[in-house]
Amino acid sequence: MSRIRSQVFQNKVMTADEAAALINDGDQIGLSGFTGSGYPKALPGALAQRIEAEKAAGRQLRVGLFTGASTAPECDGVLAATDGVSFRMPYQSDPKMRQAINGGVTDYCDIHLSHSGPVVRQGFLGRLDFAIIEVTAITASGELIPSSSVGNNNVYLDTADKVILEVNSWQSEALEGMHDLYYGTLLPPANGPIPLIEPGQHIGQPTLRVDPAKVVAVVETDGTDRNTPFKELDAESQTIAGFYVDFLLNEVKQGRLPKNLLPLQSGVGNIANAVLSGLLHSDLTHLTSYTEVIQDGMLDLIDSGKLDIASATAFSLSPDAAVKMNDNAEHYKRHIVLRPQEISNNPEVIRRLGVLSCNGMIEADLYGNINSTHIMGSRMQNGIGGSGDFTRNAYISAFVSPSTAKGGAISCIVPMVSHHDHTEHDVMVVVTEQGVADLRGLAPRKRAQAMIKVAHPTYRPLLEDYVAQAAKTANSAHTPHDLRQALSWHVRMLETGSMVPSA
Ligand code: 0RQ
Repeated sequence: MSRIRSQVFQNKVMTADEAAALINDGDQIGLSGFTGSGYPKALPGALAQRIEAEKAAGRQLRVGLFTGASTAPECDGVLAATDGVSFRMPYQSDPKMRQAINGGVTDYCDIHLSHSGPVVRQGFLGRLDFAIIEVTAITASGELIPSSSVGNNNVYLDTADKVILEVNSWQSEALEGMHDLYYGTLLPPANGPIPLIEPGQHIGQPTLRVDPAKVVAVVETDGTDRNTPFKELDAESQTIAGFYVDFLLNEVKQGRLPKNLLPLQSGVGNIANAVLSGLLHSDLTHLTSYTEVIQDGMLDLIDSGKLDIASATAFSLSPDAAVKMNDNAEHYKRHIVLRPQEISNNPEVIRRLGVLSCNGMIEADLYGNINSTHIMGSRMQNGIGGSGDFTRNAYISAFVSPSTAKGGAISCIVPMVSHHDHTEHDVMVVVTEQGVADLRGLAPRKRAQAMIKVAHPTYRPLLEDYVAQAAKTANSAHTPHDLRQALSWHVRMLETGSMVPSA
């Protein structure tokens, strides 16, 4: 049976090239897509070709791109390569897009994922000309069955002037019923509480809605999601994951967490996936998750019977796990709910559920301030994503990272972070392969002692020396800093290629 079950929508079927021809210079476009899943597969490439053709004809075609989060080389990558992206928000992780952002070609607005939908609804970013949204199918009554991510699709469909739908037959039709689209009012003053008190609850409807009059094109595709494989779990990631799981087990022992913990949030990357693997090998059962992305490790936890329910806004799976998910979607549907990121990342809900957050970082400082986004204070890596939504509102907020980067040339524990994303007021626990810094309830000088213990042994004496020198400056007070030296490690790295001083 056709995936486009409504005649109204059948009548709008056209090629990606024809649909891309509808886009004009200066348009702002809301794209589906979150961590490499559910992004449009055909339109970005067709638009990139058009941008190049316009350029060759001496005309400009540049667009602003809003998404849920990161997409893929055939979406962010192909468009960034044309230099035709004037604006991008709220999160990306594509090398070409990163280059365009750092080179000043693309203006990047790096904001909390929970803010990204509301700022569009509020009109703070101007008019949204197009929504280009991948769906699994269109029902006979014209409702949209979402695909492997929800992200901001509801917001873009609601607010855009025109809509282009990509109906992707690669996505499993059994995804129908896995989504929960909440259509209650979220903007003040008309909003009320979000009625979600358990991670697995459905509080809305299974489909996205769209005004058919706004739909200007429907394009049929069958492309796979990006589905990047995870690296093999290395010893360091497993050590870090082990420390974090032991920390959680001790919280249970101390009576500060229930036996099945509280809903888990797991950030992007290999260490986060290693933490899930660590949980798999623990005795914990009846776990729940309230997070952004479902990674391989979550499917394993569901398969083992240890994870009862996972709420997220998207999948972020390896190719093998994506096949497993598509083949067994009926089974996973009993354990997984995909929601709009306005809900998955909503501070109100995260705080109410008592989420345990666990995210990666670039660097942390002696007092527990965290830089998640900028290399050497200036170069954008990915973006803050959902890390702030979860960290600020978690029951226990944790950051996990190796203590060094670039083969030891960089310490990830530094005197002062070169860019602030999460302040000391929000960060409770920092875990490296050296151990756990539990910063809860500690004053700055005690925090520094705890942080030095999780730094690499090469850098510990240097940090101790920094604290001792800082305490001697005339300015020394509640939070000792020597402002002349605070960023000297970064300067040394830039000048010599290492934070280790030459002998
Ligand atoms: O550089 O790419 O040149 O090799 O930074 O580092 O070790 O691959 O780290 O993949 O775990 O990502 C914070 C970026 C960590 C991620 C961050 C260099 C390092 C490497 C990447 P290369 P790794 P990970 C919910 C949660 C924000 C969003 C978030 C992130 C590159 O976790 O994007 O949390 N977080 N979302 O060599 C200089 C340092 C460095 C350093 C690492 N101290 N100084 N370079 N690197 N540490 C999900 C979503 O929001 C969607």
